[in-house]
Amino acid sequence: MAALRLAVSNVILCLLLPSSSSSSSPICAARMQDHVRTAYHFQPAKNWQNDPNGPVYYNGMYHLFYQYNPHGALWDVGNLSWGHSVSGDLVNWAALGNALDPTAPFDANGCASGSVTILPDGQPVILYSGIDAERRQVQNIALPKNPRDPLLREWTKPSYNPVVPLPADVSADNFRDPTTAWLGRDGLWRFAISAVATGVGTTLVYRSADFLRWERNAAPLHASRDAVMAECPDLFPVAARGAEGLDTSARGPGVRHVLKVSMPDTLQDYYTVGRYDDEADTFTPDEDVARGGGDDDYRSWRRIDHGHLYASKTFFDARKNRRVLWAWVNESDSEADDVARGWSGLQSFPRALWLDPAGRQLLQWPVEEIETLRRGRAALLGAEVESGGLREIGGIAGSQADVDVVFEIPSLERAEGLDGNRLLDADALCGEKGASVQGGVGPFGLLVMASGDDLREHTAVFFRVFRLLHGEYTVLMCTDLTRSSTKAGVYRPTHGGFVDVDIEKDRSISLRTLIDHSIVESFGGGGRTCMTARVYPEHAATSSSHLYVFNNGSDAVRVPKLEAWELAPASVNVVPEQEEEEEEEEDGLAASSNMCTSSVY
Ligand code: DQQ
Repeated sequence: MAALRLAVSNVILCLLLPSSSSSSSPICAARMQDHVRTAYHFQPAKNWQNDPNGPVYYNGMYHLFYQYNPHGALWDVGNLSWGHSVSGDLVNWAALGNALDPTAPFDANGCASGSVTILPDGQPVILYSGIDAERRQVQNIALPKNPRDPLLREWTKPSYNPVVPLPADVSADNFRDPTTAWLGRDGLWRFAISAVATGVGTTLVYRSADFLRWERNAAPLHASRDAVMAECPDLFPVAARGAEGLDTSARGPGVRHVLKVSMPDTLQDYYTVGRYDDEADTFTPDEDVARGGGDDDYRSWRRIDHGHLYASKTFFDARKNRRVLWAWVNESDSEADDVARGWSGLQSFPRALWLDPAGRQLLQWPVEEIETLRRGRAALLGAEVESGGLREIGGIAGSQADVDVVFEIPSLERAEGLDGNRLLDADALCGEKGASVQGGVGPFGLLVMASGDDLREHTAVFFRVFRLLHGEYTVLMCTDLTRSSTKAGVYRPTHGGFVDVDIEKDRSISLRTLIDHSIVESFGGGGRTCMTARVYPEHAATSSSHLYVFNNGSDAVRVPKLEAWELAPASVNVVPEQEEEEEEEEDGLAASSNMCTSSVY
């Protein structure tokens, strides 16, 4: 607790000090010297992180565990530990010691991904994949050393692990990522896990009466004719109506299920809504739900996010009765840059998610606690953005902002025609029809992290409306990174996804965009289509970033309401000054290399 209080008070100090004096504080200096480092996204103080593991709300605290390499900024499977942080509000985080390190024969080569389940007596249990001394993937449990410690700081790994050894028909390097367990009506626990069994990519289910002895169900939860291993499965219930989340063991009328997997071949997370049979322990995707259902190939399913986001994991937040999603967002500049900065990887800002009223797809939205960071506000009300128009939204820091805008489309008459085949490749379509390519209805949207009026660097998040050959309209959402950075060696793709809305009826579409130095997370159509991007603009090292609304369509669009808030930095895993100095000495780092001379925030 003392460390937690110290971490929080250090950040408050950093926020309260005027910029000249705060830049002399090592804590503030560490934040300011690195213009790529985020201000309100989850990052450990340093080093490599990847998948979120075992997110849970327990005893009044949120816990986030994550794949962590304590020894450096790059991926190193043999060194994978579980980092651990706690929060009272999902926004400010205090770092604790690692929950798991690869120290036992059953995880000697790495503690890979997994989950936390709270048993009926209130006991939390970690279920995780260990890579054992013989490099086999096996499933282990860990228990809190002191169940009365409210922070669950230390975990023990019972010597009877693994609780699930590698099955004979599963390949040694393809058996991992157990889900949070759920309780069936027969009183047995179940978890799902990814495997390649007899050469087929599959999601298996295990059952147990005591959480120790597990038996595999003969039928898989789901198998894809695509034989590639799916990673990080997540099976969770959603209410057929309404935005309330459900406990992972919820069942009965009014409960639907979502199955999500992460596919390493495309580095995308796919999900579909369907029917979970809680006796057979099988999942069947809904039939023919427009796009995204009725097919066993994961890659035809809907996407959690159409940009740069992977290995997502949800948990039920009993404090606010909602289901919340975390996901790993990796770097897309070079490994040398990661090493120079001393860290790599972000977690997406936590998102609440629920089923849309039509029951076809998830809606995702940043958790409301983000509003506690809102400071300055800029607004545009009832404006018209003419063809070729560009309007700056001034008065707030464009590098740390939350923007919420609605675009109204007076006429669809000039929508460009589109062949239905093009619906299959939104990324390519966004690439061809980028933000600066004049269209009919659109492109209109936001330019973020822009270098100023020269627009030498900017990231465009925008919509374009097309008319399909049979007369229906469709909305394409894009994040165009081609001009996001002038730095060499940065990945600058164009992300795209269609937004499942009836634009002919609605005549308007909303866009929410979170900007945080090197990440831009966008939510189109009320969270129907989400798009995360990593950006590395060079200008941000020395000057401020700007925010604009633009329209390169043939007709004007209306902006009935745009609100943009500057966001204060959250306290995210801030290392108390003394500890930081000690660690630096240990790491043999020259203190001077960590100092900065100017703040650009
Ligand atoms: N990363 C993990 C795996 C998972 C993959 C280990 C996904 O368990 O399959 O760091 O990013």
